[in-house]
Parts: sequence; C-alpha cells; structure tokens
Amino acid sequence: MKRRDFLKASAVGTIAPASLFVSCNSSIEHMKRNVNNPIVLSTWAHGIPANEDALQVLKDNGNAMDAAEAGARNSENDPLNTSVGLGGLPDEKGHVTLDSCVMDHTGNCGSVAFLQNIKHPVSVARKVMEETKHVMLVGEGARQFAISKGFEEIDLLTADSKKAWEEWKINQREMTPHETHDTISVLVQDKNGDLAGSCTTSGWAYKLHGRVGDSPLIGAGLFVDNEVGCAAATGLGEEVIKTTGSFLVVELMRQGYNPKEACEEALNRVIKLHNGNPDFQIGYIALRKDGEIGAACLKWEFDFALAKGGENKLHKIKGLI
Ligand code: SD4
Repeated sequence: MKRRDFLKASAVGTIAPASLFVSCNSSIEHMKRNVNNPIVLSTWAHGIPANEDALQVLKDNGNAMDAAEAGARNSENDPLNTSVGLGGLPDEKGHVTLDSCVMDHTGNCGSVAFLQNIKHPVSVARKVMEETKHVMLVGEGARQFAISKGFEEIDLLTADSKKAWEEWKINQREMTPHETHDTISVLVQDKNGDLAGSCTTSGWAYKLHGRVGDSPLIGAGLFVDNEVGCAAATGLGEEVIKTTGSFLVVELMRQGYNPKEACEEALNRVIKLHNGNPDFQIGYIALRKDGEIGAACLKWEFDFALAKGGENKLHKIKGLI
C-alpha cells in the first residue's frame, strides 16, 4: 500500500476508516494554499507554447480561468496539431468534431461536444458556463449557440488532415489510441491561489461519426475542486470515462495521496480492470492547492509542460507498465 501524505503528517499508523476520512479531509483543509506563485501545467509538448500564452494572460492580470482558456486556444489554433481544433483529424466520415470543457475555482463548468466548424470550442464551453444555465451543449445546438455568440464558422479540415483521412479510407486501419494522442489539458493556479482548468480535443482520429470522448465530460477529462486541487486526462477517453478519471484523481488527493500518487492510483484501477495489461494510453496531470504537481501515464511515455517560478519546461515520464 502506498504511503500517503496524511500519514506522514499525523504520525499515526493505524486509524479506523471513519477517523481516517476525517483526518484526510482535515489535512487537506489545513494545507497551505500556494499564492503569488502562478503555475501552469499542461499535457504533451504543445503544452510549452500553450503555457506561454497562459502565462502571458496571468501577467496581464488574468485569472486562472482566463489563462486555462488561453492555453487551450493556443493548441486549437495550431494547424499542425492533428488532435485539437484546426487541423484535427476527422471522424470516419471526414468531419472534424470537437470536444472541450472548462471548470473554474467556484466549481462552475461548461462543455461542448461533437461541435463542428468552430475553431475555439474551449471558448464556446466557457460561454456555456458563463452565459447559460446549462453545463453542456452538443452538436448542432452547440454550433448554433456558438454562432449566436459571434463565433465564426470555418472549415477545420486542413489539406494535410484531409489527405491523411483519404489515405486512411483506403484500408481503414483502426488507429491505435497511441497514434491519436495530443489532446491538450491545461491546469492553472493563479496568484491568488485559485485553480481552473480546460481540456480540448478533436478526439480519436477516424472515430465513428457522433463519438464523444472524455474531454468534454466534467469529472472524466477534467475536474477542479479549489479546496483540494485539479486534474485532467489525455489518452483513450473511453477508459477514462469508465473510471471517472479526473474526479478520481482529485478525490484521491482529498484523501491524502500526493498528486503523483493520485495519478498513479487512478491508473492502477485501469490496470486492474484490464488484467494488468492494458494496450492503450492514459496520462493524468494533477495540481494540488499547495502548488505540488504530479503526473503519470499507463504505458510508453508521456510529456507534460510545467511553467513555474519563471521556467517553462517539458518533462518526460515513463509508463507504469
Ligand atoms: C479522447 N481523450 O477523445 C481524448 C483523446 C486524447 O490525447 O486525449 N488524446 O478520447
């Protein structure tokens, strides 16, 4: 069994489950919040430029939510990123369909799924959060909502992505989940110590028309609890959904796991469900309210970008199995 931070703090080795729960909650409750030391943590190598944009927003006095949105928009704008926004690889029918969500420090959240022809789903998700009574809009309704809010309609299928899809159509080989990664999730802590996050993707390349992954699902692709921390996912959405991954990581942090251990424990559940040998990738990133960060992935390698204390660096980690 893994060592937990609260055990270190309480110096009590054997506690009954009920009191253990109280002890965990009180240890997270009393944990000092990191302030005046903004942090941006995001998935994969494109997290580096995304973090730069997020940092700029923080420097301009934006809050954590503003910065998380700006980071995600950076990847959505990049036609060379084939897993997000413009240039995202299409579904089996050649349509680029986008999923995204945001969550702020108050626990408010917004989401869009199966959205087409709009370049910045993360900003539409934010509008859903801030300007409607709902949490989630999908498909045609989400597109119409975006247009009503002034978003421009554009064709997101670039010449390169179209060519890749046409080549795929010839033999229709199913893409392995490892080939279709690169979703961006951005977690931010601003100078006040408040947390927010975003997640945006074009999902699994050549997926069935209508498929929605974990990225727009609050609790699966992203979860923020300002009193504990926040977490986000990348990888095979179906498997993240089955374990409510990001919510699970945050709840484990609430119970006393540090961010890295929480990511690992959430992945251990997946490993167990797949008899010790899953053949897909999931990566989690987590940021606790005291500013400690962690990440873990199931297999192969995973990169995350961490901007903290004036540095913005890519970190490579190896899979648990
Ligand atoms: C999905 N989780 O749609 C996304 C894909 C992804 O890195 O994260 N790729 O399943």
